[in-house]
Amino acid sequence: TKNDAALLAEATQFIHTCYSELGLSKEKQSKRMEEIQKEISNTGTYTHKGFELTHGAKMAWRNSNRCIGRLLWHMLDVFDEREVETADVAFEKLVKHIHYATNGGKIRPTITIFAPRKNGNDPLRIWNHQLIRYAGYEKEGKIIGDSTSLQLTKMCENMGWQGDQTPFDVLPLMLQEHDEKPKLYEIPKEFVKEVEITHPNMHGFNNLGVRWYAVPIISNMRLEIGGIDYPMAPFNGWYMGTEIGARNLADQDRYDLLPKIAELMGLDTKSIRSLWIDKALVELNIAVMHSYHEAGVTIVDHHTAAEQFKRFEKKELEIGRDVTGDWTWLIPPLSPATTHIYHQPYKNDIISPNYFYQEDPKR
Ligand code: HEM
Ligand code: NRG
Repeated sequence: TKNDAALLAEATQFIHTCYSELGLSKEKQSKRMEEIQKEISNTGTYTHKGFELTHGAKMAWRNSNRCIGRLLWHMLDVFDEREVETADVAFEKLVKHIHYATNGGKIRPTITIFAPRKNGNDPLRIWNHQLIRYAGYEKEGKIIGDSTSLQLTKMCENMGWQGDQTPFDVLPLMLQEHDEKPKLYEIPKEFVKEVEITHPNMHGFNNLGVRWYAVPIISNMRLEIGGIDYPMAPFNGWYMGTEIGARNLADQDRYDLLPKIAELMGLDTKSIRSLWIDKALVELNIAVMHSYHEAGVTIVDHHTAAEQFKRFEKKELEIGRDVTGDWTWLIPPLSPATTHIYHQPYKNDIISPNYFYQEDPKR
């Protein structure tokens, strides 16, 4: 656990930035710091006010160097669920998050924040990488479903869960109170919006039976605000098409669809230099954009996202804030050099508040 002085320093920095951005007076700021100082010396920690939590979560998004979607950082809906103590109630709140964020397809960027770490102890943790994610099974050396889920799927099975063994079985949520044994919760089907991936004109594509879920809700990252850690704070925006079409469905160690699509297209897959891979990749990405659009599910293409990111950079510089970024993640995996991002460097400084990777829960 970190010492009081370090925590106070981080709190001071956060309160200063937060209150300045919100146009709150110097008096309010110093009054609040006195309060925080007392609380830290009495309890070893301090409690964010609702508006500090809300603005902190938005700042953390704004500071997420790998995110191309940051233009909309102030449009984040924040659910404060710090009072929740049990996995059962947390599950209800997570279903509520999924329902609210999905919004019938008109996706709302949303975060639900559960109780902070206290004396090094996490009151609640979730094992899932995203709230909605497909299971992955290894059978006779072949993988069915999502290879990124092999380990979690095994754990679920060891706890008595049985998937349908299709490539698109939604995993249950694995929730844990303190360091007790985790519990499994099946998300009711009616809350999980999915999109059948179809192609506007490629013959045979629609028989591949490909689908993907509507909303990416990252659930295993730690939100850090002013020295306070929130180890369970799932957040979502919407997909950029390439995440699905150029990675999830295309990577050889994921759904590996390019050879099948090339075959439907009648391409010469014997000759790498025929660029059949690239041709198939573009058609798959066209199919993803087409399908989400037809289904009325929010999605952004990488060209529009890059334009929006350019506006973000401009706005931030105008306000006098440095823009940090992780170039290796910001460039889209399809046609990267057609975006402005490719052609300039970014400073990958990590500033707080932010979202961080963390170890799996202890048990
Ligand atoms: C990463 C887009 C909303 C935080 C990313 C990535 C993309 C993206 C394309 C790279 C993902 C990858 O390559 O795997 C978007 C879009 C959004 C959005 C289109 C629409 C509104 C948000 C929100 C938050 C957020 C609401 C947090 C409140 C992050 C973080 C990462 C990330 C922390 C890095 C994840 C990691 O390191 O694994 N985003 N994002 N994004 N985004 Fe966003
Ligand atoms: N590439 C991952 C999701 C990572 C985050 N992407 C977002 N985040 N769009 C995938 O499932 O493909 N977001 O908060 O919207």
